[in-house]
Amino acid sequence: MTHATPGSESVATKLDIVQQVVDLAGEHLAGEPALENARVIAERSADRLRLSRGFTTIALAGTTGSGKSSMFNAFTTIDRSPAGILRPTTSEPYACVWGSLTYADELLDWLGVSSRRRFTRESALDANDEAGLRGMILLDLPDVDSVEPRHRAEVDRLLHLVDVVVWICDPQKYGDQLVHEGYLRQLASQRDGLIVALNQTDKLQPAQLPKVGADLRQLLDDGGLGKVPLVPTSATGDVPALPTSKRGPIKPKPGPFVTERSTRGYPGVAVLRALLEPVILRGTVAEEAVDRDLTATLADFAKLVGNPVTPPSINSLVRGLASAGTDAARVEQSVQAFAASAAAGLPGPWARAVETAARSRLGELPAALSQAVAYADAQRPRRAWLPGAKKRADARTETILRAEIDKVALRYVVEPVRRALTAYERTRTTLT
Ligand SMILES: Nc1nc2c(ncn2[C@@H]2O[C@H](COP(=O)(O)OP(=O)(O)O)[C@@H](O)[C@H]2O)c(=O)[nH]1
Ligand SMILES: [Mg+2]
Repeated sequence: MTHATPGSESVATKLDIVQQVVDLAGEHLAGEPALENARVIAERSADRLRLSRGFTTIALAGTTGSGKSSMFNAFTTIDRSPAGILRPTTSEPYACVWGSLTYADELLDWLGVSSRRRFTRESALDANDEAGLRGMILLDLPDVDSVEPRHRAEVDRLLHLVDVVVWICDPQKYGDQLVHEGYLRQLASQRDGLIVALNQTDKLQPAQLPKVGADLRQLLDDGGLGKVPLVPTSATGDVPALPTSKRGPIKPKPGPFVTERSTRGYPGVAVLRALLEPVILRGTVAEEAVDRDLTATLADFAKLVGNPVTPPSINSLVRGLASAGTDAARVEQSVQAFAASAAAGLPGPWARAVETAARSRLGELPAALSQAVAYADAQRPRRAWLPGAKKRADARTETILRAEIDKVALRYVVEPVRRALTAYERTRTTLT
């Protein structure tokens, strides 16, 4: 199979190639990070493509108290996800489906959202006031900085599975190193669907907002997240009155970070929603994320392929084993030399796989070689007193012994190595 340039095939073809490589190389490259990673990605991609593509999963993530649950409530407009004061932590994700729960069931099972924590906005869709969000599954995630390792593990797991992440920051902790280095940079490199919300902007004086906003924007830009949208929000809708002067309320200067103080509450949430609607409508973000994962995996495979195999000569192995006799150290030396010649020129992981294969039955070799000697001896004619008969008997025994050692070498060393080399060659043809 050939593929012209990375990224030129369909997502299904890429998945097929990744799965083939995992199947071909899996047994030989166990523990190799590129392959272990590929195995996880292949499984996840196959699952996501199989599960309803009619839904876009959007996670609200961030540190404790930033307003994830409040944002969830602002979107669902009904108090379903317990906000901070009542329940200081959200230990498990909540999900709200803008559409039929029945159709979303399998996807929610896969995400691991318990059935008690699933809600629907189907009726709101019927009334058409939220039709633009049809197909959205919004998730309220546990805190990334939770003191409970279990909660953090849950967030990390989910962040790999969802299609879009809306990262909620607050004015106190927006510069958190854990957030920028531990999460945002990685997320941005993995997906296109990332939006950052600077929440609780109502707690800032109007004059402070542009400064804090610009500061966060700078942090994002510095981390290579220049393309990631930043939206100022207030999830609770508690918009304090604008400070007044003698001439009436002071209006904040217009600028990119000035929240539109919606009279309907939830300033900025409308902006967030306006960013999400076209993504949900397009409905391709899940496939795009899968495609991106697979493309990166295929690029990662580059280090697993290189020169074609030069079949190693087995003569020197047989000679080495014949002269080593039952000396285990010399047997090992011969095997090692054979492994080195078989692995020559192969990429590191495969060279190691070939060596492992060559040594896989090393422990059985001395006994097998003794048996070969005993067998050859047993074939020696017992009465060799005629002139020249001893010489002929020796030669015959030697031939039999060679043939026996040949068999031992093939069975215990060469065949395991050939299996690894064949897997390598197949992997190479699959990828080039
Ligand atoms: N003033 C204000 N308070 C907020 C805002 N968002 C959340 N809060 C409050 O901050 C606290 C933590 O919010 P919560 O949604 O539980 O945060 P979570 O831990 O990220 O889920 C609660 O008391 C919320 O009422 C906001 O935009 N403005
Ligand atoms: Mg919460």
